[in-house]
Amino acid sequence: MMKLRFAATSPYARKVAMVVHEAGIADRIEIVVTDVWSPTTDIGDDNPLGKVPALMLEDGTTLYDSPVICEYLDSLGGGQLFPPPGPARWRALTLQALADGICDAAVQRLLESRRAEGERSPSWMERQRRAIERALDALEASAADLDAGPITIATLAVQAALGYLDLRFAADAWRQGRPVLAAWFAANATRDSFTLTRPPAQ
Ligand SMILES: N[C@@H](CCC(=O)N[C@@H](CS)C(=O)NCC(=O)O)C(=O)O
Repeated sequence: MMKLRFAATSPYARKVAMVVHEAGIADRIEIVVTDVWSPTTDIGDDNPLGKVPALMLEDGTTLYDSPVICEYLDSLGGGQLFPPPGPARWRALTLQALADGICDAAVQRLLESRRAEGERSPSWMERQRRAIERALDALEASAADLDAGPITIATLAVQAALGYLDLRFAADAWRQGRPVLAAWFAANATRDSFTLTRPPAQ
């Protein structure tokens, strides 16, 4: 069995779990729930960067970060989610980077908001907020790309990122002023890979 270092509220781990479902390989993976913020965490034994997700293969190889893990797992499932080299691939990978970048900015913003008053930087939080807003506007403009053809890693990455905004920054109301993206999200939110990986509310 492969082992996946996983946290239910991590949007990157959720994206990987969505790929697992889409590729139909859930029975080949053992989930190892990991709290990377615990002072006693041993995540550093598997990922020197101290982050989830990380995937340990049966031969002892470890893969990170999430784009690498997703491409590997997709290859086991027949490679439907990553188009071959060409414009469709560069588009899918760039949209994945955009979605992951939303998660990066949202995680930074959340962590900053949880720091002690004197350590917290409002301007840093605002920088992350603006990055998220611009990225959402870019997704609204790219909705046609998202809809083109069968689902790709871009579909799953964007779903995971928007799901994370709903979890952590619902008050920002990302759907407002972005009707195309909102409709696209709603249409894809019924996929099993999305509903089965929903994080617990907290
Ligand atoms: N680029 C990484 C990002 C992973 C990441 O930032 N994971 C967060 C959880 S949402 C984490 O483990 N953070 C711990 C830390 O930064 O020390 C990926 O795509 O896998």
